[in-house]
Amino acid sequence: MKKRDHATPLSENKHLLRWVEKMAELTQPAAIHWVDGSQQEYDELCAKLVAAGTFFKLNEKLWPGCYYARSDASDVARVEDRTFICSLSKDAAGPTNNWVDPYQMRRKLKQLFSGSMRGRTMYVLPFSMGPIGSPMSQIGVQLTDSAYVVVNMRIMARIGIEVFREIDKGEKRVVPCMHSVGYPLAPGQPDVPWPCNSEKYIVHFPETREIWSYGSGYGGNALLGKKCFALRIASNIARDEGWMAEHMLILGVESPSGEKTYVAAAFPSACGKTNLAMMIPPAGFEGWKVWTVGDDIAWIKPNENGVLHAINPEAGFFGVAPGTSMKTNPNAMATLSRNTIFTNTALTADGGVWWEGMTEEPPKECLDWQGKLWTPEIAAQTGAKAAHPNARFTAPASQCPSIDPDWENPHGVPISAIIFGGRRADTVPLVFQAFNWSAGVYIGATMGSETTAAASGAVGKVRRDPMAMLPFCGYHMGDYFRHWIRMQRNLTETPRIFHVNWFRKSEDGRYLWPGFRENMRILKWIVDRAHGRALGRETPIGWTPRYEDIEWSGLDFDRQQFEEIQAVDRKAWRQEVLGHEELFIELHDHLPPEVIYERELLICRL
Ligand code: O2Y
Ligand code: MN
Repeated sequence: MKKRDHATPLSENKHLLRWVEKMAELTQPAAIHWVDGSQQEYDELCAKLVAAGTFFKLNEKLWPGCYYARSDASDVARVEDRTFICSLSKDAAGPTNNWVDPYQMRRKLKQLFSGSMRGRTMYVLPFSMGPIGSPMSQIGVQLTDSAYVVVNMRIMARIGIEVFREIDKGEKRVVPCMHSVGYPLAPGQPDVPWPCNSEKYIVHFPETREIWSYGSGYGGNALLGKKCFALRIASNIARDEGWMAEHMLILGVESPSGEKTYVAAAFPSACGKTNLAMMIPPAGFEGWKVWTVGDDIAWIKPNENGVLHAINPEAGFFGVAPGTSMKTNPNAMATLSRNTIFTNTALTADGGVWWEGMTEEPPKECLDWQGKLWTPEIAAQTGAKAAHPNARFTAPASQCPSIDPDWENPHGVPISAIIFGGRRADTVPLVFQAFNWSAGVYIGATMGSETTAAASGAVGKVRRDPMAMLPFCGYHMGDYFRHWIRMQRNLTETPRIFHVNWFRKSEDGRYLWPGFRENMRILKWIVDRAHGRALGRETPIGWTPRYEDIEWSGLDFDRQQFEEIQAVDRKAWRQEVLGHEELFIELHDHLPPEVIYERELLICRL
């Protein structure tokens, strides 16, 4: 096929052309490549990454269309302490975000980006978050000096010519996203497989809706459509326009009679969000089906009839590999079996990938995520992991066997229930339902999870993470709660709000709930409650199911076990409410009165 001249602009939008020119003057790239988003271009970029040593092409027979990358050992995850919300006032960013004066930050960025792309190609990458042309979608253009970012973004978002066409219509505001790995090349200087910089800045300007990311090529730091745009900038847009940008999965539950109910759910990391989004119902649920709309982000908006509808703004899954297996998530395993990019997993001798938990038997030997020899014996001696705990797969959502037929519906899917969840060894029952919307907002605002060994700090300490948005809300968290409260006022149908905790333990430290597929039983009660046809028991914290309200066929779980996992201990809850104060003290001057009164009511009931 004929080669396209990538330097020729693919847009006629004057603002875009001028911005690209200005940014090229600043960053001094050796070439400019306008991304068309084609398969041919993707293949050429992957070949270029293979030649550069960034990518390794996996065994085509075992892993068709798949590539493997190892990042620099210092560039393996989102960098929250280097993430900034540079609103005009510090107060607008709130105490839970890092803030730097925007004028000062712009000066710093100008200095960092000056000549930062020397010797590299600057890619002009247009992307749509949400289906192209959907009234719920938003558009961005990322200028990046990373081909790795371009090929990952092709999986995670809609990119290329069609997006340029949308931009040229001039109907939608475009969010400019500047990205440099911060590793310019002097003439003749050899490149490294994973260029990055030890100095990192992930910066958001909420008022001007801009993103500037410097120094990292990894995940949420570099694929700017995801956390930076779809959550931090979009949460600002959503507040101004009356919708919600949430860190939520979206799934559809279909009953044997064909009734379909959509649910959105927010969980902090390490609580099995992707597994829930792709769940296969257990024995006893023949004829039931769970459909996947999204596993990480939901944009939720009232439609013209006042009913909340949600889209998944992404087109792929950027999932954590370790722990993913045919047992824990067969749908994810099928999704990532082809056309997938793996980053920081282990590489096996037969040109495949492996990670802890993927198979019961580890490979006899492999190369670990840093390229060193790994064997089970070495692991036993040193504790070395073959895959980095944050190793990822980037896989197209369209390949997921449970992908919902409506996952690209431009008007979204109707949301009947919202679930909050956390990892709590005690106090918090398996499931309860908020009395109403404002009580539900209180539950979301106070949700928390116990820290696991993977997180820094003390293990087992409850970390509050309101609506799982602490690292992702692009403005003051107190104002965010106000926005949640306000949202309900324009609805004709209010989704029911629930809280789940799959991780409650007995006094001797055993998990009380089998989890995984069995969570379907709880989903069913949630769906039945949302449709007003299941009973519940009133407790001080909300409605809880009775034993007979849950479908138990196929699972041996007796009444006594259920009472233990559902117990609401007033004394423990009085302690719990004291813990809620921790975050509220910080946010007090922006908290909506409803949240304060809900707390008082809860204390009175206890
Ligand atoms: O470490 C990263 O850069 C990725 S973080 C991530 C990726 C996919 C979905 N969720 C998250 C998260 O941190 O919530
Ligand atoms: Mn996430």
